[in-house]
Amino acid sequence: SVAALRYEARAEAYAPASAARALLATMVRKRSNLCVSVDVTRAADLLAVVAAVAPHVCLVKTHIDIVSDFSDDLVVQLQALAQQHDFLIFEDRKFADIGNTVSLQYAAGVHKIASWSHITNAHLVPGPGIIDGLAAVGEPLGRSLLLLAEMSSAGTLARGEYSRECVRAAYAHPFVCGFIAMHRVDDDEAPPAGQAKKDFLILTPGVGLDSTGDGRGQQYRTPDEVVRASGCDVIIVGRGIYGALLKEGVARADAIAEVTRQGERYRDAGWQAYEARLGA
Ligand code: S5P
Repeated sequence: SVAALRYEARAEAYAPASAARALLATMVRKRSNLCVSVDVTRAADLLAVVAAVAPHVCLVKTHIDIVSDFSDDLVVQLQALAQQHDFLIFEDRKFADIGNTVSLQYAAGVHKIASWSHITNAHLVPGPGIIDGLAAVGEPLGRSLLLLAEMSSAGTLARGEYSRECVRAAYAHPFVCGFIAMHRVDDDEAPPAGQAKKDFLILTPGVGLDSTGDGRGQQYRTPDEVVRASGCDVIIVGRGIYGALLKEGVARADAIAEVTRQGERYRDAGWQAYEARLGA
């Protein structure tokens, strides 16, 4: 399993100009396998959270369609922060339509996701044409794609044979660099005949140190369970980091300071779990 290898040893498995390789290099430089998920609805809050945790993260995950006051300037400012603080951007779009439609959704519309998001993700429900549609837009730009092979939510239908089908599709399409998954799904499926085992990145949401769920189906595990015990590569943390900003009666400056503290805490926990995995 690639889980036994250091991140730096795995970078060469990816095309030199690909986002996946850039992500691994960033993780090594910053000693961080933390992706912050910034699910806030105001542009100013999004930028404030990102600025507060930027030194501690390798990746910033957005849901750009929940930002009520979206403008092109938000993207310009997010890109400036990415440059300044050395992180990549992952728009968590979860594409789920036929190839032709996702090409348009990825390239055009209000958000023009492909123009600024290094990594995005898709469901395999429509079949492999979704990967071709996204690759037509993203591959020339050096973007990378994750398939949602598993989900963190209770009762998810993405499991078993469906998850293995995602691994098979990933072997067939080099635009796919890995998976959203809860464990090393790529170890569950042998490579296609005549092909060597490939390196895939596993990015894992549903990570929290202080709670086990949100009452709406989300299920949390600790960085140690996710990275050391389950062999995943990147922890995705949302409310565990920016939660202070949602609390009533907390002064904004205090909330932002708390966001920074939590970012550091999750970065340390994620990296310790990775070191423990290598030492095991
Ligand atoms: O299976 C999944 C896949 C994703 S991408 N479960 C998830 O929770 N996510 C996303 O991760 C979700 O859309 C949200 O943006 C983030 C988790 O946020 P948190 O606040 O629960 O940490």
